[in-house]
Amino acid sequence: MISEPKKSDEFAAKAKAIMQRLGVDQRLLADDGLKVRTPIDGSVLASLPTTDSNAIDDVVVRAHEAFLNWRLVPAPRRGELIRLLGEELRLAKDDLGCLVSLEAGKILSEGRGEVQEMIDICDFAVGLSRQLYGKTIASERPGHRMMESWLPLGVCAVISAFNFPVAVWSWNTAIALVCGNSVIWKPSEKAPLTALACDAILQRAMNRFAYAPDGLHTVVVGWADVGNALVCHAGVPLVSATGSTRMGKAVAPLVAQRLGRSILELGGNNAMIVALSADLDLAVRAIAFSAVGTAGQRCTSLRRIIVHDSIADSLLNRLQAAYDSLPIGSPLDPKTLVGPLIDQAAFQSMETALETASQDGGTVHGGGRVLAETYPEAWYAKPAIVDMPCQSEIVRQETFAPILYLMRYEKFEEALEMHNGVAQGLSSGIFTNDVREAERFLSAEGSDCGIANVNIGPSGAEIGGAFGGEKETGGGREAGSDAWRGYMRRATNTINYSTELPLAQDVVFL
Ligand code: UN1
Repeated sequence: MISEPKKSDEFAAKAKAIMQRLGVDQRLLADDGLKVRTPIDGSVLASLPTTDSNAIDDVVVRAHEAFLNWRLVPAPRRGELIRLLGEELRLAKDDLGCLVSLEAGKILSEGRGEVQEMIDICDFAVGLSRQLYGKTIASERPGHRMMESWLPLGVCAVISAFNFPVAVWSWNTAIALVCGNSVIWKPSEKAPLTALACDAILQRAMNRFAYAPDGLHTVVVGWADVGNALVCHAGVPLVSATGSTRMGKAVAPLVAQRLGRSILELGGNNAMIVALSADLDLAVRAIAFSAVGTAGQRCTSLRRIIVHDSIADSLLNRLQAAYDSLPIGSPLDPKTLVGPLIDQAAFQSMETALETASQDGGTVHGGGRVLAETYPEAWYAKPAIVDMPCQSEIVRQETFAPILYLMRYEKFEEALEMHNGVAQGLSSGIFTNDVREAERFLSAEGSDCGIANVNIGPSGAEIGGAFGGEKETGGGREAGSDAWRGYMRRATNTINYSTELPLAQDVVFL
């Protein structure tokens, strides 16, 4: 269970070597502006210069100039750049995945999984580059034709969080670039190294491609003021922001004030109903992965289970046994399944939530700090399950940590009500072998989330579907399906090929 302590400069050296191999300009790493720490042991990986928020104007002007050229490159040819990006990512998979583990603390298979998600969205976007379809519409006027065109939008700002430092960027960027836009990326200040690495990888693809203008993609490293300057900039028609609901509530009115467009992918409070007929062997595995994977730090992490009363005790016992077997430790150790929390503040919010839940009558199993002696500057926690008498206020909040609240139900309607009785609406699932329950869960009276699954946990969505959710999750959709439309402007065109000028609605004039 206990991993070996590492020498504090070992991770910095490892990160530096990876970034060198990935082609990150070492001059970008020589400064003492922003200190980047690894959550593995709290040591400093690198110090970086930050972008001054006053410089954002120039960055936007450059990105806009790039857009003016890029929008004229035919979409299938733009897709060729993304095909090359996918090739570069395949070559970089091990290194970039490991850098994700170093910077965000994800276990190696999840770090690599994130890069796989990037490769997948590149493949999707290449196909999409030949499928930015519009409709042809029957005109009411003789000798007329109507159609809908989808056209490039402009400069897109991508604001991303620490927990998916690279995949979320790729969902946005692969699609935005294929759609003919330029991109400015403000990564989390907790994960700028992986952002510089992605930029270097994209640059390599651009160097192999004749039509990519300078300024097509820019990374701006810094704190909230930098993000704010982008959010408020009139030259940025689209802001795609992923992070907390608190962040989204700050961003949305600023973008709306200038009548810009935003795609918001915010907090989740994802639940699973475990019904009487559920296959408990599958449910236990799905719950363990969804609640504890990424140390509970996915926006799709499972936070609540609503269990039929008659199986709740046995499920709880089985979950406790599964939780006790989960190896906690350095994410670089291939045996580890639970890595560290991102920082001390994350650990403290877990502690506070557990205290509140226990005051609300919950029985806490697990929780508390582990490996403090091995890693005094890092924050490893034992995942917790809390048996709750009801869905109290703390259960209705998203705590970004491995806490799973268990509530019981007798009638299916009660379960649905509890399921939807939170402010967030990202992801959800039901475990049942009863087709009526499964279909009701997916129906209008069922889950109110953007993602609703049957016999699958709420996390680990594939890129082919549109990703995002309702209510305080922000309503945005990223990645697959027709989410690309959010990155383009729609024009309705009417073409008169007759020798007359009939007016619509039979209006007579001149
Ligand atoms: C996030 O946590 O912001 O569905 C994204 C999942 C991942 C994406 C999570 N594919 O868990």
